[in-house]
Formats: sequence, structure tokens, C-alpha cells
Amino acid sequence: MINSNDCCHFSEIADVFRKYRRFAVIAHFRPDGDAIGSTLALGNALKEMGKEVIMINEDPVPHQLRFMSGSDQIQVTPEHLEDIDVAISLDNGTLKRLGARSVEALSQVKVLVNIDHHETNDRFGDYVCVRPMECATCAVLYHLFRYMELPLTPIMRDALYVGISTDTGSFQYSKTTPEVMEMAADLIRQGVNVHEINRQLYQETTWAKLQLMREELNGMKLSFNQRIASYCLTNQVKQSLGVTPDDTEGLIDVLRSVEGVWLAAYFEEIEDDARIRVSLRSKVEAISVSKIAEQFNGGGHSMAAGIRMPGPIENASALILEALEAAAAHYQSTL
Ligand SMILES: [Mn+2]
Repeated sequence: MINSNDCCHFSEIADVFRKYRRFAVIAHFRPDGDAIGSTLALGNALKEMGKEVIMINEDPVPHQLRFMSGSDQIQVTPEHLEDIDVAISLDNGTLKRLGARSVEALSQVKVLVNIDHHETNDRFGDYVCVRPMECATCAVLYHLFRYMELPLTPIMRDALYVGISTDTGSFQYSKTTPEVMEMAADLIRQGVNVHEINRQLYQETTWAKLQLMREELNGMKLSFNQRIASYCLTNQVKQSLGVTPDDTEGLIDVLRSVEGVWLAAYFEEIEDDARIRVSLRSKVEAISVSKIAEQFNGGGHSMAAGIRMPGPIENASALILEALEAAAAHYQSTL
């Protein structure tokens, strides 16, 4: 065991990979591009090392990421997992975000490794490698594979690219540094088909999702002198349009796109969960939405964070909007 407050060195992670035989690789529930990308990249790296690997997630691979080669290797976490030596949690800030069934299935593992890039990561696990300066967990893995001198297979290469591309908002967010572009350039040089991956990631939208966006455009609201944009999605609307959970991804981006807005808040009722899903975005460096999310037991990054909190949706949105307005008022007083 090592001091779990510190980010341990790649050499310690590499030793764990070499020492054990049977691995489970998993990322947070409702997986995004970085979660699926990091699972596929590390799962296949361990396979290349001759290890027995199971790649799992609490939820299925979302529809829009099923084009990724190797994505069929990831299975929904089964009830029971036996004889796993090491579980590796990826892109996940707190154990419970692996999902209740997955946490239970992995409760007997000998070693738990935590590899991530979220500032709010609570440093759970026996080996912790959290690098908040990195734009994506896939970027952490890129450096780890270089350190280990592991060659990239096409599945690993494309998976890393998808994680880095999606977590930087297609190379638009503030963590898009020269180093990120150099990483992407290296992956492209190694054969990533940029046009095809971007078409699949960003230029295909289901009809149900477009109808949902029409609902959102009709229902979104501005408050605090048009500095805060918000929208509440109810089960009733979801049922009337026949949307799947995948269709609701990214609705927050519409709110954030409103010119002049500082903060965006998206609220969603979940059919099989009494709690409300909340997504928060900040467009102002001085307002950290992860700090606001933490007040409600959520987490994330300063510009993008999330919460699951008790309903009903009217109460949840009122509470969060109040906190956002307080943050916006404080920011305004500094201008
Ligand atoms: Mn990530």
C-alpha cells in the first residue's frame, strides 16, 4: 500500500500491471467518450501484455460510441465476478460512480487502482494516479503507455484519440494545450482516421434527440440578467418522445451556447431513480461549478460538473439556481 493522498508514479502502476494476472477494467456509469476510450485502451493494453482482462461498465456502451472498434468487448457488469486480482477504475472521481452493482461485483478484488484526471477525485483505492492537469484520462494513459514503451494497437490508438477529442470538446476547451495537440498529432501519425471518427462522433444525431432539442429550445429559461441558462427535462416529455438515455447527452451544450451566459444548468428526471440528474457548466474561469456541485455531494471540473440529488425537480432546480445566482452575484461584484 502507498500513501493514497499522492499521485503514485507510473513505475508503481506498471509494477501492478506486471505482477498480477486477472484484471477488471471499468469506468464511471453513463460512460462518455473518455470513459469508453480509456476502458478500451487500457483493457487492450493489458491483453497485449498477456493478461486476462474483463472490460465492464454499469451501463451499456452508448449508441453513439458503438462505432468504436472493440466497443463490443465492453460488457454490462455481471452480478458476480470471480477471481479478479486487480480492478482498475478509470475516469472516475469516487467509488460510487462505478455504480452500485459494479462496486458490489468488485468487492472481493485484491487490489484497486484509481487512474483519473478529475480534480475532485477523492483518491480512493490502493494505487492512485490522478493527474488533474491532463485533459482526459486517455491522456494519462497515453503517457503511461509511452512510459511503459507499450506499442499502440489500432483499437488502443483510436480509443485514446476519442477520449482526448471528446473530453476537450473536440479540441476547444481550455485544457487544449500544445501538448494535447502533439498527442493528437502523434495518434493521427500512427493512423487515426480523423474524418471518419469525427463524422461518427460529431456529425450524426438521432431523430429522437433532435426532437428533444426542439423541446429544450422551447423550454429553456434565462435568469440573473440573462447570465444563467437552465432547462428541466421531465419523464413525461421523455416518454412522449420515446427518448433513450443516450439521447439526453449533451443537451447542456445548447444552454451553454447562449451568448452572454456565464452559467448553464440542466436538470433531468430519471425513470428508475428518484433523484434528479444535474449538469452544470461555467463559461467564466472565476466561477467553479465543481465547487458548487460539491456543496450538493456532486463533483467534476471547474468548468463542467454534475450532481445527483433528491427531487422533485422543481425543488432541485430552485436550490441549484439559488447557489448559481449567489456565485454569479459574487462574480459580478468583482467586475
Ligand atoms: Mn474524462
